[in-house]
Amino acid sequence: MSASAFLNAATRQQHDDRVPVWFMRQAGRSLPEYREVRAGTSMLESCHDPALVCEITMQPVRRHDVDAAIFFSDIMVPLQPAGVAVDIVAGRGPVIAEPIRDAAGVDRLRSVTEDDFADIAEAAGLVVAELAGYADDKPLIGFAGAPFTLASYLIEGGPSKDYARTKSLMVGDPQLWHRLCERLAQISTTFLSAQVHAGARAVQLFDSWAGSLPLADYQEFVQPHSAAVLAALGELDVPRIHFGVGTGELLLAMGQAGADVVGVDWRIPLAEANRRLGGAYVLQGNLDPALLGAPWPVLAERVRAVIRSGAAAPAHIFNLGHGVPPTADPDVLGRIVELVHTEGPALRAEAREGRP
Ligand code: 1CP
Repeated sequence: MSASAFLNAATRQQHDDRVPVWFMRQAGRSLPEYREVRAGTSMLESCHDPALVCEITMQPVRRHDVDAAIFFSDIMVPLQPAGVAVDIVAGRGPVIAEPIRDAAGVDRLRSVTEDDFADIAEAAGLVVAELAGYADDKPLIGFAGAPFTLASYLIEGGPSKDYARTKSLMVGDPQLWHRLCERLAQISTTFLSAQVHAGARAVQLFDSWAGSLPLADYQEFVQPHSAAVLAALGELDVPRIHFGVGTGELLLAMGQAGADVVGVDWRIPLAEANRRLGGAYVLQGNLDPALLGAPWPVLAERVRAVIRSGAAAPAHIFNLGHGVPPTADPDVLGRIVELVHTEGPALRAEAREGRP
């Protein structure tokens, strides 16, 4: 057993039913101190400045007493050394100068080595050193985008609503699709390994947009590539979280891809997610981020409901069902952390006693 409530839950050893909590996108525009340090520096420039990455990663930890830090970076960062010209445009998201739509495009994508991520490793090292100063053990979570979600940006050229070009290439030229995803799996694996070798003690693979796929297509075109990434990280002996939005129909397949923890969005209760997963996975989630502006007593009840529902699973890490919206009031996040820490153990114990 570790001293970290987060790692204990992630490895199914939830201690005294303590409920760990962190928030996807906890570092970011909802924090005034983030907006201040980012002023005048582009998103991608920020990601390559180790001192700034460390500062931004630590901001929510200092403010909220969350149980883990998530490395400040972006899923597009590891595509740069692979030869992709990418920009992150404020208010829009990633934009790709030359979208990949044919074999020549796929062949332009180079493989990467951990040496390509020296600045990332340096930043992670700074974070780990600062985390060591906390009385309770707060691990650093490393992350990467999964091949499907990365492919969707590369093929569409930017954010998309329907992933039409991505899906058309996927079913229309499966050979090219698989070649692209193999390369992306290599890139994501290397990015994650670099973070783990620099001290990250858990990883999250974001397949944010996989929920746009039917199960059969997910299994045929996506799961093998995410499985390759997760298997490689398994060799490094860190818990692996696998998350996507709108993945109610895909949960079991995402678990079977090689996850230890399955991230669930807000569309289904955690107890139902646990049922769909056969009770075999730790769950992470799943407060609807759109409720953060609701009156506190109402929101607090929703937080309690998530904890009660999560008690059905072998272990539960509290989180939102997706990222913190830029409009969120940071004080509300702080109150949620406090509630999860103070009431979480009793709520879990009650919910577990009430179960046959
Ligand atoms: O200027 C800014 O502040 C830009 C906003 C921003 C931020 C703060 C972007 C652009 N990326 C990030 C950081 C980021 N990206 C983190 C930070 C760590 C933390 O969680 O605190 C993480 C984990 C990501 C990962 C990421 N980037 C994902 C997966 C997570 C998710 O939200 O589903 C995705 C899909 C991206 C692409 C991306 N980068 C930025 C935006 C706005 C987007 C989404 C665009 C879209 O809707 O398609």
